[in-house]
Amino acid sequence: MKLCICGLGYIGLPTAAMFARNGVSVHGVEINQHAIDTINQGKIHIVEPGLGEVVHKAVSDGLLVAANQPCEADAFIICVPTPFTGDNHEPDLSFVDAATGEIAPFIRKGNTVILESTSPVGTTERVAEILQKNCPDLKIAREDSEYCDVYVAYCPERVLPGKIMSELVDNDRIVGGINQVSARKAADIYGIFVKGELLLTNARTGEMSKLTENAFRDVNIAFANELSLICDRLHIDVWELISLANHHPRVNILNPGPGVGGHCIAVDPWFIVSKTPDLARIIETARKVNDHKPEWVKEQVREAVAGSARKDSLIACLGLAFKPDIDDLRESPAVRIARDLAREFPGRVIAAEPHIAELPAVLSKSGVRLTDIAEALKADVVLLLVDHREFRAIKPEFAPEQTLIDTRGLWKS
Ligand code: SAJ
Repeated sequence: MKLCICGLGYIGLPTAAMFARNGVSVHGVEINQHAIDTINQGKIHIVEPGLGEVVHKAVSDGLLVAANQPCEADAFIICVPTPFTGDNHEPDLSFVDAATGEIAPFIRKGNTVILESTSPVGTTERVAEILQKNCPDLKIAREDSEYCDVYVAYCPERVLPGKIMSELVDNDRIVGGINQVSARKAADIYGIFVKGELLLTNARTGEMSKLTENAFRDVNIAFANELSLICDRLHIDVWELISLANHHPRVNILNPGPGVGGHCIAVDPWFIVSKTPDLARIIETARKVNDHKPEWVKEQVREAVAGSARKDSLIACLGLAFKPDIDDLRESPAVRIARDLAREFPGRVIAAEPHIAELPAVLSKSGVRLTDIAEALKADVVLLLVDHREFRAIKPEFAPEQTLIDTRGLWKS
């Protein structure tokens, strides 16, 4: 069995490593030369617990090779990014289109092509159409027929960053075929390493299920974030409120925070909204509520600074990652908040982030200074943005002239 995986990022590389660990020969395709060189040395260019060892072994066993071009294989998996563009949050499918065009010359009768990238409904059909155009002599899978030379399916990942290596194996997995035979072929491939249940459906339902899972979480976080604003105005402790309400056997409210970060939850719901803008009203509102939360946090800081006895009061941001106990700063509301505050209050913003050794350029250029927890806790305004275990482990005492803004309800005020 030989696999060609396009895109060796946060999902493609762990997937490639997992197949290789199970004896499959994997040819990974990347546009980033640094990633190619790093992987071919048996190392990794991303941070994910447990991934490095598996990649190292796969490369030294000769089962994983990275390159900048695809090759012939039994199956092709597309794991490229699907960002959104512009003010209307339209999905940008250019990476999917490009990857499909690149594999087309290598497609042969009997191959299976799987799209894993989070995609708007209809994208797998689009992949099949591009393949059909590029491979006129082959019968590419179609919805209305079970007879085809090339099988095409959608199979989203649902792994949690930080737990990818175990969740890839143990999570149940949705496999949506363009036709039923395609779903079965794709399920056979994932069956090589997935221990969770493989749930077969059609491609459109598979695409929508991935978007639905993340939109569900986004809507629920938005509910918590909205409650935090309401409670602030009504002088109610939102954390106490949520913990009380969650004693109800059928209520389970999530946690408010400084906003929603990461590549998935803040992006995927827009793929539903852009397809059906007149219908996806709660989903769109939830996105806006969550995107507004960092603005509200900054307003709280402005008020604290205005109320501070010191003219040049120092603001400390505790935590920069997009969620607790990881070092991933991508699409982090904490980073955006620190950056904006540094621009507004030049030279007065410091940040403590135990998971990084140096600040990302966006923050150092804005004049943020990286510090340790002890110094951060002495600032005039202490802004807790991420509930890392290093912060959870302490219960600091603040002087009366200090202001604590605790967006995670860790120490409260
Ligand atoms: N957050 C809150 N309050 C909460 C929970 C989360 O503010 O109660 C925030 C986090 O701080 C973070 C953001 O939401 O900024 C997203 O974090 P997350 O842990 O909810 O999810 P991700 O983005 O790490 O991973 C999600 C997962 N999807 C779901 O839980 C439905 C994961 O299973 C998906 O595979 C992943 O998106 C993806 O790749 O789509």
